[in-house]
Amino acid sequence: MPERPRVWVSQPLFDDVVARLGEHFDVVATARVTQHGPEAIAAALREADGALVTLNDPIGAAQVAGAGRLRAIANVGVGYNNLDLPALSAAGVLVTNTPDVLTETTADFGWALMMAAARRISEAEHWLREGHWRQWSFDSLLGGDVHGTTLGILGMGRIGQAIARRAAGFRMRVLYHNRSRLPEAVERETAASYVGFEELLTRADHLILVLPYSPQSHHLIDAAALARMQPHATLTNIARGGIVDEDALADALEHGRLAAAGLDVFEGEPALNPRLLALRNVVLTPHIASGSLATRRAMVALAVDNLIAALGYGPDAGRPPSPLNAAQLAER
Ligand code: 8YV
Repeated sequence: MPERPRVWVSQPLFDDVVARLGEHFDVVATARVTQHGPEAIAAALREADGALVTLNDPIGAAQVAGAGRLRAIANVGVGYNNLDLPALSAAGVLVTNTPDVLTETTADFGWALMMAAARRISEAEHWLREGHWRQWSFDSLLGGDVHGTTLGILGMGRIGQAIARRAAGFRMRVLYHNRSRLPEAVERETAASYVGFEELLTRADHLILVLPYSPQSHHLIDAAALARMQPHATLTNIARGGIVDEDALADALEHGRLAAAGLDVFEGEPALNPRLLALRNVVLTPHIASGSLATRRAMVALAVDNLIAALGYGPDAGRPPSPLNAAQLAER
């Protein structure tokens, strides 16, 4: 019998969902959540035809240099800044991600975080748990309104658009900025108006970041950008931590130049900037925006479908549902 392809599963995911890989492949699975070092990733990929990986697994030219049989990498996540796509394309590795299945859940969470920051929900809960309720007065824990204000969305892809649609129920004005302006029909359907980056910063009462992380977006929200925002405004980040200069954000929050922030992502996660940890007007969550049970299972299922198809098996053999570099590979 010919040898079955071998796939590496870099982190424990949902066993029953990942089990489908076993119908076609020999599976080498990681038993516990692991921060694999660069050499360990290279060693695992050297022995693999395909891999199911997550944001925790950075893979570039060095990791695939000796991976002679590697043909496909399925990333469990829509963002893929952990992967050096040009290097993987050059090595002939087909890369896939998990768009769409997480859009609505992630948009829900963006709203939750923005509202928690604006209405001081985490701070209020701490206050209550610490036994301060008897000191309550009419002006305790007052937040800013969300309804009727101006929502600014930086990055108007699928998740940005889903966030915009939810704003109608709050009677908000929606402004967005994006690499390119959306077609008029999408602007109409999402009731969102395109503005320049600076205008977005100055006009938003609540600014939410939903753009991909790249060298261009690194520290895009820096001291100068924050200085343009209104002091009563909030900033919510469900994209990638590296988009925000965290020290500049801490400065703004400490000095009342920004009312509050909601952060689900951090530049050095899981390490946290101690200045942010010390602030009360920041809501901090551990990168869980896509984390509903149904959505996380759907992400893994889509990544499994991608890997099976990318390695030439199953009903979609050779045509994975969400490839990232199929065109680049076809050109080689
Ligand atoms: C995941 C994410 O939590 O999809 C993304 O880009 O950041 C999140 O949905 C993460 O990718 C898990 O690896």
